[in-house]
Amino acid sequence: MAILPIRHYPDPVLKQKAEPVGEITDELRTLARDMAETMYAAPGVGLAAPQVGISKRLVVIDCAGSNEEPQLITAFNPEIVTREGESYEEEGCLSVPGYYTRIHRSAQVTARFLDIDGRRVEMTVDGLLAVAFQHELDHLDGILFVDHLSPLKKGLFRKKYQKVLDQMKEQL
Ligand code: GNR
Ligand code: NI
Repeated sequence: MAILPIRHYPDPVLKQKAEPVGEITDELRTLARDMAETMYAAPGVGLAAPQVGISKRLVVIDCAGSNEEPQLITAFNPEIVTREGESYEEEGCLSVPGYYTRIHRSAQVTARFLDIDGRRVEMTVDGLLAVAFQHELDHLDGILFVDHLSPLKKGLFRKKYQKVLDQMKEQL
């Protein structure tokens, strides 16, 4: 088990379209477990492989509350097959530290993916889990939550985020 370093915007790996995985090998299962450990340590409710520098279509998600049993979802080659309704909730991203804003998403999605055992799974989710699936799938297509902002808000984000990056540099 290992906690992996998380890449921060503007790392170019975050802008790449990730490659589908073929057979689910032991190496991929180890990566999935390390990503889960990294997500829990952060802590976060989701993590996509590009965030740890691996351009493959793999995400882990766990939206269980801190006083609930963990409910880890490991999803290889995930797809969203149907969407319904609208959501506008605050998001943050481990790759965009210090910035939080509401993002327009679908309220309910049906996702299809291969689980850690390579079995086909279809799940219909809403609430935070639906937001997390959409946020993580975006990462696999090189899209960050701030890419959904209007040009005006994106400009404000850039200014604020540059200060966060400058502060992180000072701490080195
Ligand atoms: O930990 C995370 N919290 C979160 C909150 C609202 C919407 C999306 C997320 S995902 C984020 C972790 C992350 O960056 N995943 O890519
Ligand atoms: Ni993210």
